Amino acid sequence: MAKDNKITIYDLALASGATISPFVWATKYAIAHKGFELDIVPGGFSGIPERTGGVTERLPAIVDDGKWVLDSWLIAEYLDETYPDRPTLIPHPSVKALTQGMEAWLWSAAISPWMTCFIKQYRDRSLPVDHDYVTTSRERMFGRKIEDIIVGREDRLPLVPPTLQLMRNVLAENKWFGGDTPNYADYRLLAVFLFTASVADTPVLTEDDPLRDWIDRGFDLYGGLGRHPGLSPIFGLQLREGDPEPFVKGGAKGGLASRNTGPQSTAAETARLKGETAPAN
Ligand SMILES: N[C@@H](CCC(=O)N[C@@H](CS)C(=O)NCC(=O)O)C(=O)O
Repeated sequence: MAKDNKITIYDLALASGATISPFVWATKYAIAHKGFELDIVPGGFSGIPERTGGVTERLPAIVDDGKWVLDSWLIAEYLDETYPDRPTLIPHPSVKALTQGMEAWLWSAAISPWMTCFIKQYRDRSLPVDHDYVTTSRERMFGRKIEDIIVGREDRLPLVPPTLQLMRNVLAENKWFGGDTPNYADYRLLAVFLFTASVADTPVLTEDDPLRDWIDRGFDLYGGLGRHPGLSPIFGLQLREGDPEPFVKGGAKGGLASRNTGPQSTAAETARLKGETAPAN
């Protein structure tokens, strides 16, 4: 049992103290969801093996009453297995399957382009001791200099919001990805926006984006876990003439979004399909 109701988590943070790693963000939320306090071991990219006594080169890592657990997904599963009487993170295997698919999609739709826009802040905001490592490792990852990766970012930023409609459609019908209450699906997806807020020096979503309600509620959870002062505003993207519409106004329509509860519920649509005048309700 977690000693003093606390679980130790090794952070991967920027100079501001704000977590940068989406994996660490998801894990912080997972620990809070289980009702534990976070005992945070601060630190950045450099010296992870030294900090963790050689246990890992990657973060997050947790220590629960002396037991090390590595990897964000394995940590979430460990917490559910070890503490089944506390709120469940992954209530069914389908949640894991669907969330991993959704997360892979969101990383390619959002994190990939946003990385190319904010890679300079990613480096500049990291701890001074991390600057050289972040520069060389990320330039190796992209095969280009940081200054070259960000070129044209003002043209790429407005292209991202329209691609996130899938999430808006889910949230038009559900309060959380977990349904009435958040679960690990919400934390994995919120982590993408928390990562972005840690590095974005210019907003990525418009003020009126329908995703805002879920993101704000998510950042507010657990005493404002996602409201670290080192995070930047992500709403306020200014569109230029010719930029695409950032989201579908009026939400999803048709059979996907409506429930068939008998002929009365489909009468207007049927009339439209037949070219007839819609019956009065
Ligand atoms: N599968 C691992 C991935 C962990 C991972 O790659 N963490 C990154 C941070 S996002 C890291 O520790 N990077 C250290 C580095 O870049 O040197 C998990 O889910 O925990």
